[in-house]
Amino acid sequence: VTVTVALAGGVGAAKFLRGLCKIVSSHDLLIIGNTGDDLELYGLHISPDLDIVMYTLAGVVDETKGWGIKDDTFHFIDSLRNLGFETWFRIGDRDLATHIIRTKLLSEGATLAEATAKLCKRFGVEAKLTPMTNEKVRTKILSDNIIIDFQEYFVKNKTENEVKDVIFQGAENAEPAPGVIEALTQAERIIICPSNPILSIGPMLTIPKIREAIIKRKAETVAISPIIAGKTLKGPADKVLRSMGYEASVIGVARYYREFINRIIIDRADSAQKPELEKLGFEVTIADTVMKRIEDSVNLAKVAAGSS
Ligand code: FO1
Repeated sequence: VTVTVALAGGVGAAKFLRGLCKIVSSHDLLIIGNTGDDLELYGLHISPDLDIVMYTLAGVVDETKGWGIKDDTFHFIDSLRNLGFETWFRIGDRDLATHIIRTKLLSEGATLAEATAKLCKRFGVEAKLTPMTNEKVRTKILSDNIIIDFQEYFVKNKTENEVKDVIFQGAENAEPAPGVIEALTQAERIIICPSNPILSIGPMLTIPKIREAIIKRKAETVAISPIIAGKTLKGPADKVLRSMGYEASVIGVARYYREFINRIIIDRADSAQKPELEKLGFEVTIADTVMKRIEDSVNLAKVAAGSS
């Protein structure tokens, strides 16, 4: 039986999950990963957020970058560049093996959930990690009348485009992956990891059955704010919240999640916002949310998994 469900984006989620996995048994946990960031490149299916979580839990992640495998080399991508291909998305040589295996499994008829389970097993990850859906969902950025693929916006253009709207192509018609709804329905608690609310968690909340399942469990759902003192540690969450009409603050995060959560965990630096959040109807827990060492992640996980 799944006791805890965690909704996860990329780096922030992965750091948090490293702590969570130390305090909950892998049998009791289901991690649901965002696949709106997925892309097809050179014939390969790449699932960046699933890989960030998998590599982090396997202890092989490149900790300075937060993605990819540590001590990786880049001969493959450099060779592509020498052959005249675009190489703004830097796939490492070791990382490449993951994408080749995933693509091969998919071409043989496996679902993305099955391929993810197999890869996790090979990497020695005990926690259950599933994509939010086996179907194709792609996050697109609408900017000045052009539609940009997520990784092109994020990596190639370094989030410099103005975000007019965010589109989760395919999400409205996507079925959740097997087990997702059962886990959301049964779990004692649902934790929204400290990820970009709009870009990383938004795709999951747009899949109708996932959306409805979480709304029903609102009383048991807690979010950890990725915004600390009006800023993000990594990525454009503050910028994107603002351009979508939300404050870049814990208030903005809480407002974005208002239909889904009862409790929000905010950083000590944002203590002054607690009364306003309470006035809006949220239960508020103050904690240290910057995760530098594994102990920080464990402490934050204890706060999130504690009864609300
Ligand atoms: N992020 C970058 O900023 N630059 C890259 O070249 C890059 C390559 C890459 C390759 C494989 C992979 O799984 C992830 C990769 N990422 C890269 C991370 C990724 O773009 C984002 O961090 C996530 O999609 C957002 O969570």
